[in-house]
Amino acid sequence: MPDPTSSTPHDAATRRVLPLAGSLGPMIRVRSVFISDVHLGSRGCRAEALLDFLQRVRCEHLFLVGDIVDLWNLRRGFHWPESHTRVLRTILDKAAAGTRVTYVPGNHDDDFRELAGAALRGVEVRRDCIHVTADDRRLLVTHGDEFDGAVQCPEWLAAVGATVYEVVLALNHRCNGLRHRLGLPYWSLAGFLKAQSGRALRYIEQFEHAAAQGVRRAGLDGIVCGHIHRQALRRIEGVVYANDGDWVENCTALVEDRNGRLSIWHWPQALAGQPVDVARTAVEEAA
Ligand SMILES: [Mn+2]
Repeated sequence: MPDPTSSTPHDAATRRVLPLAGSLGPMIRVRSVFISDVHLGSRGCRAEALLDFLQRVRCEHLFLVGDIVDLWNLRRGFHWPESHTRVLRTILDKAAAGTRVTYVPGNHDDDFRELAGAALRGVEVRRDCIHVTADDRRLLVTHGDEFDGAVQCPEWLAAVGATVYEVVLALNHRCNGLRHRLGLPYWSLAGFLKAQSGRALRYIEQFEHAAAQGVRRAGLDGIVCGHIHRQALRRIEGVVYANDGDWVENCTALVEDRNGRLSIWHWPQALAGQPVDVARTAVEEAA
């Protein structure tokens, strides 16, 4: 069977874009996919974009790195559109079709941590796990909220999960509805606010270093996490720090190709027919 990945840039370091123009491109085959912070059950969740991603990318191993379902939000008021059910169904279909699916719950779905060690309809639930890349690097996969204690969180960011953040996301949603009608690309208000706030930037930096230090001390080659809704792929403290981002503001996934090369895919760009961002990807090159 011909392998569609042979036409992706991962085989040729010189090529930097994925041929994704149009919505009916070939299925993209990769080794592993890591997604987190989907927040199903909240208004901010961008389920349609995630569905498009999941339907077009085939992987051997899918990691759900926490905050997949937002139980905190569901307790405050029920919000569950049909697209959120379709996300879960698509994931279960992948598991049934042979994709290994590992679910590492986060703080918004921490009730599922009690199920660590169990397998539900082919989905393995783990508190955390070690992923060995195709090039034999050992990466800790964990949601990341355990590093919160090591960082000084600005008050307004500490309200994440409470109301402030939801208001920001609701505003962002409206703002983007308007931008969409005007033919403008998606723009993240929350991302903009975070980027504008020096204190928030320091929080993110401290979080990243705490996470990297944690895995370096454990003798591992790197970490894959989520939680702070800020995708990243770089070397910190001598280890790989990979944050797969989120599907509320950024619509990003961490992807491992068959050679073990990691990259961050930013899906709205693919939806818009623009090249997927694989420019900030080569951890090996940046090391
Ligand atoms: Mn979280």
